[in-house]
This record gives sequence, C-alpha cells and structure tokens, in this order.
Amino acid sequence: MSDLVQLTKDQDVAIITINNPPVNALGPGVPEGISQAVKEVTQDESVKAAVLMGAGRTFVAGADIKEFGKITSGKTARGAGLLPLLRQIEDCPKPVVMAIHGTAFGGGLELAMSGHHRVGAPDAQVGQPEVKLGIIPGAGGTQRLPRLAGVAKAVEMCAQGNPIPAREALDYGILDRLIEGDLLTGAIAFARAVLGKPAPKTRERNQKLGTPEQNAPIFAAARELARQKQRGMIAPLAAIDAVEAATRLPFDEGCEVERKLFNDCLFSDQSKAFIHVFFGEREVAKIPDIPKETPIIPVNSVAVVGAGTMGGGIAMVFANAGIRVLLKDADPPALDRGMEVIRKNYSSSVRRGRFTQQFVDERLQLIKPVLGYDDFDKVDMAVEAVFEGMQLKKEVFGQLDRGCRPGAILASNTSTLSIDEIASATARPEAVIGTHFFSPANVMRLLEIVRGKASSKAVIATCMQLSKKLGKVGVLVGNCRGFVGNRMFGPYRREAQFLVEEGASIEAVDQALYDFGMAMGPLATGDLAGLDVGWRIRKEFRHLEKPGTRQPFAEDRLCEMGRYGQKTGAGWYKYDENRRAILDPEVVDSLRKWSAEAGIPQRKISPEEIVDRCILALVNEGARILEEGIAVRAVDIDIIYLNGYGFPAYRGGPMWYADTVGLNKVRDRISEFHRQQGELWEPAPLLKRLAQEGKTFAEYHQSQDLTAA
Ligand code: T1G
Repeated sequence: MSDLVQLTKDQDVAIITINNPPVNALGPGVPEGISQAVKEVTQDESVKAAVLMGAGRTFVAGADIKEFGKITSGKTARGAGLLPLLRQIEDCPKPVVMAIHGTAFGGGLELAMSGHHRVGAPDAQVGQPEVKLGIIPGAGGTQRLPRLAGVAKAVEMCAQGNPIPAREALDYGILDRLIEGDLLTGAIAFARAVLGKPAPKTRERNQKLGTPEQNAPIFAAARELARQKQRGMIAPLAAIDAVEAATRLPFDEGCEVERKLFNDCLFSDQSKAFIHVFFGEREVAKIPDIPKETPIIPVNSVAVVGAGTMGGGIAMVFANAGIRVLLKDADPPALDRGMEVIRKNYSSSVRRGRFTQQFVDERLQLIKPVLGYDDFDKVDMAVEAVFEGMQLKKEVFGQLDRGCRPGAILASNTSTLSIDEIASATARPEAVIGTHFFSPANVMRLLEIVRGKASSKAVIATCMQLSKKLGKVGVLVGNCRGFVGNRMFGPYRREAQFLVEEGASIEAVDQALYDFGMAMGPLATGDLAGLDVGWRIRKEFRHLEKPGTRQPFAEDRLCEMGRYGQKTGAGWYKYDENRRAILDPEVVDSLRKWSAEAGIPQRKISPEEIVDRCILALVNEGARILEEGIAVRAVDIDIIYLNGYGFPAYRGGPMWYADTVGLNKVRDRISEFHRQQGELWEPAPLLKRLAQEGKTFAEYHQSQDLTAA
C-alpha cells in the first residue's frame, strides 16, 4: 500500500485511510492507492466490510487543484478521471462506509457518494464548490448528488458551490448518520450493523430524480438565480445543465454530458482565472522578507480612535473576532451616534439571519465607548480612524505614543496619506503601520496593510495573521499616495470622467463597465462612495498637479453644485427614496455646456473604447506600482481589486486580465491612447519590457523589497 493510502483491519472490517496532507487532495497516487486497497478488500475473504476515511484534519477536500494547470497546458492528459475508481467502489461486493470529518468537498464528496453508506462528524461539511474554480463537478457529482439529496438541493449545491453542514446533509440523505464521539469507532460499528443488508449503489437510486414537470421550474429558477448572482460566469449554468442531464438520461450518459461540460469549463479562461485567484488569496499571505517564524504580537484588546462610519465598522470587525474594543471619540454625541450605528448594524444582521441575538449581545459587550485615552495603556493595538487630514492624524498619533504601552501596535486606517509621515509624530515608528479597511469595514473582505519604512517585521507579520482572524484578505502594500487600490482607482475614474466629457453618455460609461463584469459602473461608484471624498483629496493635492496636464472637471463641478452622490440624493444621477439611480437631465445638459466651454470635441465612443480606457488605466498604473515595489506581486494587485473594488473574479483581476489579453496587445492599445490623449497614457516601463520579452505580469517578481518604495 502506498504511504498515501493505508489499509488496516479491525477484525472483519477493513479501514482505508487516505493520508495526503494538508487536505487529502486526490493528487497523483491517491486514486491509485484507493483502487488498490478496494481490490484487496474485495479479494480478502476475512473482510466483510470497509470504512474509508481521511487522516489528519479532514476527509478528502477535492481533486488536487494544482493538477488542472498541467491538464490545460497539455503537460498531462486528463484521462478517465475518477469515474472508474468510483465505479469500482460502488461495485464492491462488500459494503463500503465513508467516514467524513472536516470538509468533503468536490471530488471528496464525489468519492463519498460512490460509497454505499456515509457517516459524518457533527461539525463536518460537504459541498461541490467547483463553480468557485470556474468548473463543475467532474466525477459524477452532478449525477449522484440528485440521486441522494433530490434535484433541488443538488442543483443549488452544484450551481452555487456553497457547502452545507453535516446536520443538513443528514436531513437531505447525503449522510446516513452523524457520529458523536470517535468517528472511526462509530463508522466501524455502522459497517457491522449493515452487514448482510443490501448495499445500495448510488447510481441506481433514481427515486429522488423527480419528473420533468416537477423539475422544470427548479432548473428555470436556478438559471435565473445564476444569471443574477453569478453574472457572466459560465460554470454555474453548465452545472445546472449537468444536473438536468441526470434527470433525463441513464447514469452513464449523464456522466458523459457532465464530462463534456466539465472539459468546456476547465479549458475556459474563466477557470484559469478562478484557479489563479484561489492560489493567489493564499499567496498574498507570504511576504518574501518576512520569515514564517517571525514572532507574532498577541492582540487580545484594541482601541479604535474615531467613532464615525469607519471607526464603528472597525470596532465591529474586532468584536466579531472576539477581541475586546475601546471605541474612543472626543465628542460625546458623536460617540453615542457611533454606538447607535453599531447597534443598528448588529440588529439588521440578526434580522437577516447572519448573526444570532446571543452572538450580537456578546459582541456588543466587547465594545466599550470611551471619551479619552485613559485606558489605552492596557490595549495591545490602537487603530486610528479619524477624519482624513494629516494634521489631525499626527495629533492622534502623538496621543497614542504617549498613552499606549510599549510594544503596542499603532495602526492608521488612512486611505491615502503617508504612513511614514504619520509615524514621524511618534517616537516608535517601528510600531506604526497602515490598516486600510474598506467601507463598510464590517462587510468588505479587503484589508490593505501598509508597510512604513520603519514598520517592524513583527508588526507586519502580526497584522498579516490578524487579518485572517478578522475574516479579511490582508494584502501587504507599500507606502505611497493611495497605496495600491486607490492609487489605481484614480486613473480608472479619471478616464470615466474624461469619456463623459468627450461625449459618452453617463449611462453608457457605467453600462460598459458593468457588462465587463464590474459590480458597479465607475460613475455610480463615485456616487456611492461620495464625490466629495475625491474632491477633498484633489483640493489637498492640487499643488502637486503638473501644470498643463489635462484634469477631469466634471466631478468638481458636481460637488460645487452640492451634488455629492447618494449621500445628498444626487450626484451623477439623482436618487429616489430607495436609492435607485435615475438619469438627471440637468447633469446631462450641464456636461454638454461644460465640455463646450472647455472646447472638448464631442464624439461617439464605443463600449470597447470605454472598457479599454478604464480597465487599461488600471493596468498601466498597476504596472508602475509593481515596478516600484509597492505591491509584492501582480497577484496581490489582482486580489486587492477582486476583494475591494468589485472586479469580476472570473477575469482574475486587472493584471491577470492583461496577461490573458496579451501584454503586446495591451501595450499597443495603451500606446494608441498615449498618441491620442497625451502623457497621462505614457505606457509603464515594466509593461513595455515584459511585452518586449514576451513575458506576463504573473511571472514578474521584482528584486527589491517593499521598503524600497
Ligand atoms: N488542491 C490542492 N491544494 C489545496 C486544495 C486542493 N483541492 N485545497 C487546499 N489546498 C491547499 C491550499 O492551497 C493551502 O496550501 C493548503 O492546502 C491549506 O488550504 C474532481 C474537479 C479545504 C476548506 O475547491 O476550500 O474536486 O497555502 O489555506 O483555510 O469533480 O482549502 O498551505 O501551500 O485553504 O483550512 C474542489 C478547495 C476541487 C476545495 C481548507 N475542492 N480548498 O481551508 O486551508 S475541484 C475545493 C478549500 C474537484 C472534482 C473536482 C480549503 C479548505 P498552502 P487552506 P483552510
């Protein structure tokens, strides 16, 4: 037996144990080991039944995702896949009981469903998350799951890709029993209890497949939901087609339909992008010059300075992670308002079923409103979240320097200002770091962790690890104006304004980017965030603008009219009481007038140009950020844009998208804009170099570390 799969016995029950850490993925050698073990179980007359389980922390969490790249690049042929193995298990003349703990996901659940029975630990989960990788179950999952759980549950699990807990799996018939206590002991007892009884083959269990009349509305609703919630994605619709085939065709033919749909998805750009994102979200946690064994500073209590929208949201983030919070505001009414907003947010989470009332009550207990810095000497970390002005931030950091104990982490939630300048207000710059949360802080997953020149490795490592505990995707970025996300968002929104000033309609600009896959168009996004935010920053940095360089004027004008966006009921659009955007003729007329006054020739602009001007503006700035070492890798920029800016995951992020288009084409298109629009479109040197060398952003790893920025 291979060391990946062990075969032992407990008297007349064989135990097949898969041991492929960390998640028992079905990588090379594992299916072969299982097959060999099942063969020996079949031939060994002293064996009456078998239990199959995973060693370590989980049952099988799926096929080995690393293998897909080898298949799509042609390095390895896909072959027959897991189907023959699953058929061998199902046809075993002795009952095979699957014992599930941890996460039986993807191929793991498909393996489990080929068994005759399934038992699970109460905290186990099962799922077919393949659509989150841009593929569908490829080993009979879309054919066996409806036979065990019924069509509606199967199509939901395969199309949406969310796991379900063991209790629900039991209710739907995916599990036959929950095992309290030792799983293996319980599974062996279960195996003995079914000896002599019929061993059901899942592929022959057709009772739950329903009739075409019953199923038609289920598939129609699933397709409609996929079109809305998974807009632009091909895998969810393919998964629905595969489950539908299970209700219409014999098992083997259904598997053939699944196999073709799986292959179509596997070789799609979308799947390559999703797999890039899967590994990317884990890659960003690895910082080249911060060793894994860097000591972590314990963070069990935090002080948040500023009880506004961001401060309140940040206080909730820490409380939700079970960390005690002092929420400080100098102004009693502001502090009361802040606490009121927190209570309202929590109660709406209870109403939506996201949290239980008990969870919320416990979290509220963790948040203590205070007016001063008195107890700051007891906290492990302070997070400043006051108004975005350097003077005020430096005053606060002076207070933190005096009030916090030695060794405490001093973090700023600034979205654009210099961490180094903020740190200069303290005598401990090594303790200062940026923790840029995205609004609403208690919802958005992205956390930009901004490294100052002096930020210590322990402070950086602690914040990177803390982000996972806070349920955030933490990405380390260098210290420059706007860091990574906002620095790139500037040119993106600048181009959107230019396009409107040149004659594109407001709705055409937003629609083009929405159709590209962005969660929201760039102009509507400005209305959501508040046009005054950018207006204030432009005024603060006006003196840095290069004379003679074209600057957008539309949003400044809208702000001068008091049109800040949703917060004032009007910005680019006007908003009804449900915050629904309505085109405003007043703005359309004003734009025409302003553009005429500015002497900007009006022209018809295609959706393709709109997308290229906005998206390639992101890419060009991203290339500069990469070359300056402000981002560690291209994938870091991608992860920032997927988790903080609504970039479509099925395109992998702006840098991955550019690689998919091809850097030669990207360089040529940017050069074209450079000729038309002037120096703002100067192609980034790194882009030109990689295009010249036939390389991709994904391959690029700069030599210098982040502190060089
Ligand atoms: N293949 C390869 N590596 C994997 C992996 C997988 N399926 N799952 C996890 N890893 C690596 C991961 O990259 C990380 O590596 C380490 O394991 C720990 O993971 C045939 C075709 C199981 C819930 O989509 O959801 O089956 O960074 O940090 O937070 O029809 O991993 O340490 O070097 O995420 O405790 C379907 C994907 C595959 C499950 C554990 N299965 N994995 O979460 O740890 S397609 C999935 C997860 C398929 C079939 C189809 C999570 C987890 P490193 P981690 P975690």
